[in-house]
Order: sequence, then C-alpha cells, then structure tokens
Amino acid sequence: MKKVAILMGSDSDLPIVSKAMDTLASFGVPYEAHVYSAHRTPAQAQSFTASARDCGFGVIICAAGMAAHLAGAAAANTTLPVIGIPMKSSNLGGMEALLSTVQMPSGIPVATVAIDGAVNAALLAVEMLAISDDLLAEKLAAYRAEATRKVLDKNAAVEAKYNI
Ligand code: RP5
Repeated sequence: MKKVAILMGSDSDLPIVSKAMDTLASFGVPYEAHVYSAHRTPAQAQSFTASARDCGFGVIICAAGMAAHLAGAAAANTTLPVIGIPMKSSNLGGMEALLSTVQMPSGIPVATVAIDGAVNAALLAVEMLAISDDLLAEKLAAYRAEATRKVLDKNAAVEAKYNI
C-alpha cells in the first residue's frame, strides 16, 4: 500500500495533526510525519515533496497556520494529490491559513479541508488510496456505517427523553 506523508509547519501543530495520524492508524494506513516549513526549512520541504512519489507515498497531507504556504509549495513540487489543513491561530482564527491554502492558482491543486480538519484530511487520503484498494474501501464503508449508527443512537436517546 502507498504511504501517506504528513507534513506540518511546526510541532505546535501536533495536537491537531495527531488526529490525522490516529485516523490513518485506525485504517491500517502507513504514514510518516515530519515538521517541514515552507518558510523556515524550505530546502527540506522541497526535497521531501519532490522525491515523495519515488519514496512510495501516494498522498501528502500538509498542515500549516498563519501565512500557510506549505500545502501550495508541496503541490508545486509533486503531482501526488496534496491535502491542506489550515491551522487555527490565536490572532485571525485560521481564516488567514484557510485563504492561503485554498486559493491556489489553476494548474496546482490543493484539496483544502476545514480549519483544523485533520480527521477529514486523513479520511480523504484514505478515500484516495481506496480507489485502488478494495479492502480499504470496505473499511471506509464500515466506518461510515458505524458513524451512522452512533448518530441514530443519539437520536433515539433524544427522542425518548423529549418526545411525549
Ligand atoms: C506555521 O506557523 C505553523 O504551521 C504553525 O501553525 C504556525 C506557528 O508556528 P510556531 O510559531 O508555533 O512554530 O508555520
């Protein structure tokens, strides 16, 4: 199976990014995580993303906050699919990272998830790998069914308590 690369601009992103790691692990999807910054360590970020396909990766997830250029810079160096996670900040709330990540020019796509949307970034990566992996597709279907069951259980509890 192809690996997922998880890049984050800072180790301060880890509390959110670890949710992507946990989600990938729950599907048995191999991943590597690295702290590479488009601004602070541009050479390392460039080198990693340019060689990612040859190194066995199938998808790259990039989490970055503030003037978030990591996902766009990664996408510029590879034709692997890149998923961007805009990180919430204390000053502008992540809107700056959202706009920096989502507003890519034509030709260099980044699939941008919600601010701090690490779980969905991982699920999207799993869905991409599941295009050519039937077992992974079955795991995704089971995950959805379980999520549906949990909501229906909550609905049943609310209906039982409040509907007279
Ligand atoms: C971004 O700047 C990082 O992705 C992080 O979200 C933000 C702040 O980084 P630190 O100053 O906490 O290292 O590059």
